[in-house]
Formats: sequence, structure tokens, C-alpha cells
Amino acid sequence: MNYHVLTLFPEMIEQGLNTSILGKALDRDLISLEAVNIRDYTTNKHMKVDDYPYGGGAGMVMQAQPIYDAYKAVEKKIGYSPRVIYLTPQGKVFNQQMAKDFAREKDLVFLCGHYEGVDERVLEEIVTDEVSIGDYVLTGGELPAMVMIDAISRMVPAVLNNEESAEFDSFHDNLLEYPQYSRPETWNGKQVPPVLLSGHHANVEKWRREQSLIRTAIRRPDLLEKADLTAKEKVFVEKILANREGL
Ligand code: 6GU
Repeated sequence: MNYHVLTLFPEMIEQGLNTSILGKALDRDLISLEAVNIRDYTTNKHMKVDDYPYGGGAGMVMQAQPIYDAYKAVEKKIGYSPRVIYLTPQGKVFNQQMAKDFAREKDLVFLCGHYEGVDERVLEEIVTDEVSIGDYVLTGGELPAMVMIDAISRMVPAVLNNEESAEFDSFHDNLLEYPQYSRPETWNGKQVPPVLLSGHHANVEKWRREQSLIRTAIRRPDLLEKADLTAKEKVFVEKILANREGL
């Protein structure tokens, strides 16, 4: 997976993604990351990349020319037209399924906007996907691009080892993760649930599955319709939901 991030703040992208699991994936060449400085492509003699909006209004608009030329340089380098993701609160809200789908691409281009927006004409020309990371407003697209790159990279084969495996975590099966405990057995007067110390593997698995169901029912009942539950588990979940509403 090769990421190409078109941005006015390349150091933000370079500094933000070179640590921990992604840092290791970069070292191992499982992913690559190129931060393309849009300003390097401006033809303006003062190196300007933005201007006032036609029709008036607050703020500045990023101009089409440097963004288009930065994109064209990436296209020429890789030899085909890749998917181009524009980060915007107006886009489709990012989720785990989208991360899995994007992880199948060979290259992904991220276009990070700033100021009041980007000239619509260059968006029409190059963007294939508009994506938001949630219903709140950020100052620019860099953090959303980094969030997406993190979520996509962990779906790329071999980025996670067995321990970190993508298969057993929150959103697997559309259920939330069960609670975890480590040493010591008693901390601040609180005991680890005894079943986890019992050494009885089947009972541990049963307890963890119940905890996942309880957590999902209480915290994210909206996920349950997509979860794959047995008939017994559906009854169990209905009881939790009924009990909660009874309180
Ligand atoms: Cl993708 N961009 C900006 N600027 N704000 C956001 C966002 C994106 N997603 C949520 N808020």
C-alpha cells in the first residue's frame, strides 16, 4: 500500500505516522508514505496557493492549479489514475468496512483541504471519494487523513502480527471488546473477575462473549442489528435491553 498525501503541512503527516505499529510497517516496506507539499507545485511567483472566494464571504479558498499539478505528478509517477480521497465533513462517514475496502488498493491519494475549502472545479476533476471522520468540524484534512491511514494500514496483510490480529477486536462481528485485566490480582481494592483466574478456558470464553454482548447492548445498541447472534444470545440481549429500560 502506497499513500500519497497532498497537503500544505507535509511535516504533520511525516511526524504523525512514523511511530509504533505504522512506523514498523513503514520500516518493513509493507506500506509507504509520501507527503506531497501542494505549495511546491504553485506557478504563482509569490508561492500563493489560495485566494478570495468569488461572490465574497469569509476566508480563503485553495486554488485549483497547484492541487491539480500535485495530483498529476503522483499519477505520472505511479502510471495510472488512483482513487483520490478528499477529506471533508460533507463526505460519507468513515467506518471499518470502508477501511477494509480501501486496504485492497495499491495506491491511495489523500487531498487535505484547509481554510474555507477547495475550488470545486479541481474536486470535480480528480476526486473519486469524499470522506468525513465524524460529525464535528476540524481545521483541516490532515488529522482525518492520518486517522484513515491508521485504520486502513491495520487491514493491510502482515501489518499486524498474530498478537495484534485484526480478527479479534472491537467491531469484529459488530460487537464491542470485552474488558481486559492484567497483574496484580488485586489493585486499589479491586479484584480481577475470578473466572479469568480459574484456568477453565471454556468458561473464560463464555464470560468474555457475555461481556461483549452486555457492553454492546448498553453502550452501542445500534450495532446489534448487524451482529451475528445465536437465538440464545438474542434472548440474552433482549433481557439486558428490557432491564435497562426498566431502570
Ligand atoms: Cl474529513 N475534515 C474536516 N475539516 N473536518 C472534519 C472531517 C474532515 N471529518 C470530520 N470533521
